[in-house]
Amino acid sequence: MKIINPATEDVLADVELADVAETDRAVARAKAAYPAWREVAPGDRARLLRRFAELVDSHGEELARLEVANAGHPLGNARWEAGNVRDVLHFYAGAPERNHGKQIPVPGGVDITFAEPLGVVGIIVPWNFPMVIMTWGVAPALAAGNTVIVKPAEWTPLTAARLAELALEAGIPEGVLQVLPGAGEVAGARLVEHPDVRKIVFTGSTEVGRRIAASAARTVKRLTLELGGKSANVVFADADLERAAATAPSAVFDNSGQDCCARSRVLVQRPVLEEFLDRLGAAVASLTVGDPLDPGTDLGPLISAEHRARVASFVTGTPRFQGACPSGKGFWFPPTVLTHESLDERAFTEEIFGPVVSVVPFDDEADAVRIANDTVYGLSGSIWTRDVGRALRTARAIEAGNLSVNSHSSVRYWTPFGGFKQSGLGRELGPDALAAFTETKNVFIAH
Ligand code: TXE
Repeated sequence: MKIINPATEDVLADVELADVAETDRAVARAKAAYPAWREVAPGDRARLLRRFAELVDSHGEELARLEVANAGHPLGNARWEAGNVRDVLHFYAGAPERNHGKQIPVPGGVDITFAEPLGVVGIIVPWNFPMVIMTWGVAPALAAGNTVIVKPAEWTPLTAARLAELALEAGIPEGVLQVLPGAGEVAGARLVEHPDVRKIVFTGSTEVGRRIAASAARTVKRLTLELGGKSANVVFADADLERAAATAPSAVFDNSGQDCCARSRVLVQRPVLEEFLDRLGAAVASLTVGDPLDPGTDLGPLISAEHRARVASFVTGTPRFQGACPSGKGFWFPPTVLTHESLDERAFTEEIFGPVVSVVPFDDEADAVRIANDTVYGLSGSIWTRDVGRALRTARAIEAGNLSVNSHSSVRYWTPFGGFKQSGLGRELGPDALAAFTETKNVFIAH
């Protein structure tokens, strides 16, 4: 398959996609590598992961530029992403030596609880943050003693392949971390149904997530799912409007809106709606869409022509504001602000995954919570208010896994990340993610 630079439409590489037989061979290699990998002493496994992290650090610029070419991310963002890959590897490198298990007092003997690795883990990665999302699965999976097969998204296999080379260079044995470029319905589906794959970590659309959950049920596979979102950004009238409006664009337009945490529904308390819209319009007008290598660029292209057509299909009427974007080669789309007559409109209910944000009014706290929760999704969200009590009440009432107050941040690698409702199952990152890559075994030894 031809891998395209979405900013230039140049062909970057021609990658062969794995068929079912090749997928089965990868699983066999991962299974064969597992017994030795799980026996690697914790300190040695930690050292290998640290060495991997150090190589990511020394190749950070190369990885960032590869991500820019393949995924169209602005260079500054891609540099942050390479740093995140390094940090996540370092964070979980601390885990092998702290994965202690438990000894629980019982009469008549000794009772030990072990946290054992699962075996072969399949990680199915989307195209929006290829190297970052891959690493959120790979780092804890390897730290816990599993072997891993990564199936990158069809469009974006390049940084995944480079990371696998760096892992080998770090001394992580052959077969412990494999990258298998392939089609979702072929290599991805085969990993999900394969009886020797013990767990699937999937990030992608809710629709495919449902299909994966149904298929995984046949082998009672362990699952972590990070799916879609339609997150709310709730702005109360007492908020610091200047900050809320100035940062709202980055909360939805970062990575050109191709972000599961994008706050794509902005709910503004009625008395400040027009003031907020004016400020947001000014912020949108100042955004630059263009060459991701240019330091002045805020938004790069969308991932593909097909995706751009899908995003465009949501913008039917006249937008309240629309920024500018280049014409000619590249899959560009301008930042767009919509207002709605009815909250049933498709653009307000479905995940667009592009630089399109909806702004709607609400009356009071209860109204804000009702609108925020009126969605099948529940991934992230923001609340802007100066009233601490209201902030906490609203945060507790919104059904979402990652909320921020007076901020739009969603992800810190040392705190848990994941969704309520149809946004997912399980949590990634943070100290608890390790448990998602281990099986609990209890052994009783009689005196
Ligand atoms: O995702 P898919 P797509 C949303 C977003 C976007 C839409 C479609 O709304 O517009 O999904 O994007 C693999 N068995 N998100 O089509 O199809 C596929 O090869 C096993 C949200 O790219 O879900 C790729 O590696 N695997 C999101 C991965 O699944 C299968 C990130 C994701 O692809 C498969 C991306 C199958 N049957 C898109 N079918 C987020 N939450 O961040 C596909 N795949």
